[in-house]
Amino acid sequence: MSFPHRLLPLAFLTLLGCQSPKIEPAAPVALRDLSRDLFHLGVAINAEQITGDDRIGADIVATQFDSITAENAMKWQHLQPAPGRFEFALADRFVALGRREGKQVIGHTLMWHSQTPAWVFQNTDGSEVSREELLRRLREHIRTVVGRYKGQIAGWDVVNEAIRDEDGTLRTDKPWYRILGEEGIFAAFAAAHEADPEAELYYNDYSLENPAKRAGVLKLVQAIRARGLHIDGIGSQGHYLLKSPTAAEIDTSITDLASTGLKVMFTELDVTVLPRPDHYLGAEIGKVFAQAPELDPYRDGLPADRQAELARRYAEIFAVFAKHHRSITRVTVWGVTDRTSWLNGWPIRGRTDYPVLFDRAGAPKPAFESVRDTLRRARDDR
Ligand code: 9MR
Repeated sequence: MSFPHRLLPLAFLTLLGCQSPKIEPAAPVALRDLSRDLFHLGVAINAEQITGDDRIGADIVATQFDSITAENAMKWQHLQPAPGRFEFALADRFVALGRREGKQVIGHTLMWHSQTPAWVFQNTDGSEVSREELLRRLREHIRTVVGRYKGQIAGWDVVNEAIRDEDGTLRTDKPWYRILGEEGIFAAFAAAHEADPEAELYYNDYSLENPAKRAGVLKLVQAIRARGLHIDGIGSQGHYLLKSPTAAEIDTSITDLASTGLKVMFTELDVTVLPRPDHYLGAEIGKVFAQAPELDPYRDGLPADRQAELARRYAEIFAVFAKHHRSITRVTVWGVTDRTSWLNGWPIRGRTDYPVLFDRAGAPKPAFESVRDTLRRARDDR
């Protein structure tokens, strides 16, 4: 019997009857390897993960995911905070990181009612900007941003959340759509395609499991195509609760979205475990509720039964995604660890939520394990 040289002391100790030292655990399996034949597996990353200041987060991104979306760095407010003043430093680092790590890089987002500075809709005297001027600003922003990253961004969320939750109509209460109507959306898609004809272009929204909202989105997508404009896919955000929407509702919505022949992607997946006042199911960032201790029950940790419930929920969701892998091109989790998730601050500030796959210290959660096992089963069943 021969031992490699470095194992000799171990063998010797074992022969002497001493307890054998711990065997090093195998490197944890990477979700992106398991999902490779199904869909891209992405994650939204914040400024500290882009720069590497959050080393733990950045390492998780590097090893587990093959697609990245900037959680905030490419929004209008950050890219063009003042008229004509473009600030690309962080977005440049985001794109460079994606290229360095060989990841699919997603651009988020060109036209949205939130995180667009007030100046965009105003003249210098504070009065409302004209339709022509607003179109000019929109086109200039898109030409500049998409043009800068031409060939480096796989796909853009061109328009985000233009449709109302309640009835699927256009959000004409927001300046973009009050001033420009659907024409603004058409202009955005046209400008993005012109600036980078190779980039995929998406319409992105939440609550697409709600049939009324989904119908509105499908109607809008139809109108975009009827104009002869280029659109590749529909992003379904996937900001979910533990029990809502049901797996059956998610399943139906995928079938419906895929029937357009467009790519379907889950662009912002997370699952809140916290109570939701009002039973509000959407992700409208402007909706904020008052704090109350009973609405923040897990400040000191998530009880094991809840943890298990979250893991089962993730397994159920990924089983539906895997079933539809021919239509789904990407699933992106909205946040790297529970510590950095936006859900700690919305729709009530200062809570402690547990919505993603890695815990506050960066360790994989039972939800990670259930996603891993579901992906592995789906891969092996193929
Ligand atoms: O996660 C983002 C959070 O850090 C920002 O404060 C917020 C600002 O509006 O936007 C969050 O991301 C949103 C995404 O861009 C679009 N869909 C809803 C997401 C959650 O609000």
